[in-house]
Amino acid sequence: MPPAPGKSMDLNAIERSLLDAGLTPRGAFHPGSDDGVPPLAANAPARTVVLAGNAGPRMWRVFGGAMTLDEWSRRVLTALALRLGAHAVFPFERPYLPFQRWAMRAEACHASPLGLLIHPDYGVWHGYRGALLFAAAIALPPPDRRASPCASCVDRPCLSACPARHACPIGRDYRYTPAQARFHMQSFLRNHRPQDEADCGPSRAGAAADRGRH
Ligand code: B12
Ligand code: SF4
Repeated sequence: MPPAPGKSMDLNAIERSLLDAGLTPRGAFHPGSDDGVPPLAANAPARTVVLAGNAGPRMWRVFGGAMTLDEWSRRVLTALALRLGAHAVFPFERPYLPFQRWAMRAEACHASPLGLLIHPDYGVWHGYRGALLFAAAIALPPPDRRASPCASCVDRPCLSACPARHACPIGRDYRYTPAQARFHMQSFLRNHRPQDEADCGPSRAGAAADRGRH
């Protein structure tokens, strides 16, 4: 549903709502015309994008596993969007929205040799559950421009170890637990057609080695 015209919000209040819902705020940005952010309605661009995701085991304590993670994400973020006067979009909807590109705009996320984005705190143990699009240009703090941990990672153990994701020394405190990984191994395999994986080029070899969650 499009947000109420002119309705403005405070980023801290939005982030508190995300935290209360069990999600991790994943930064925000003011989109440009080449960011691939869908308009809210004809001639109504989204002026602020707030990303919502998960980092480490936090979300799993709230998400009970009674539905798929995508269903849960849709339920939680659609309700939140309604309350905040935003419009929710999701990484699993086709045609796929460029969530990884948005993530690099919103936070200190960088491409890693694994194909996944790496974050200085969370390592590769994080993902995106949705984004809230707002009509208003909400005031944002200066962007976090910390460098990629890969830039100073001399040994690059992810390139030779299996599973690759576990070999990365960054963000170890945020690793998913075995039970969470099992849940997602199952739903990931259920939700992805073989063609998705056939499309997966050599630099995405981590997908096959580390197919635990999405
Ligand atoms: C389709 C898909 C897959 C397919 C990939 C098929 C393919 N050929 O691209 C498969 C099923 C293989 C897959 C596997 C995995 N995926 Co996936 N995937 C997606 C999905 C749904 C769409 C990707 C897409 O096409 N986006 C559209 C384009 C236009 O977006 P973009 O931001 O501009 O593109 C960025 C990336 O996609 C990337 N990219 C695009 N094409 C290519 C090709 C190559 C060779 C490389 C290296 C990168 C790359 O570069 C762009 C950033 O600059 C995204 C969610 C999303 N909406 O993005 C998740 C997403 C990218 N996947 C994610 C995850 C976690 C995984 C897995 C770890 C799951 C698992 N446990 O195995 C693996 C690891 C893959 C890997 N090593 O890279 C996360 C990544 C989070 C993060 N930390 O970066 C996302 C964002 C989902 C989420 N909910 O958070 N995935
Ligand atoms: S092991 Fe090193 S190069 Fe590989 S993803 Fe982690 S920090 Fe980056």
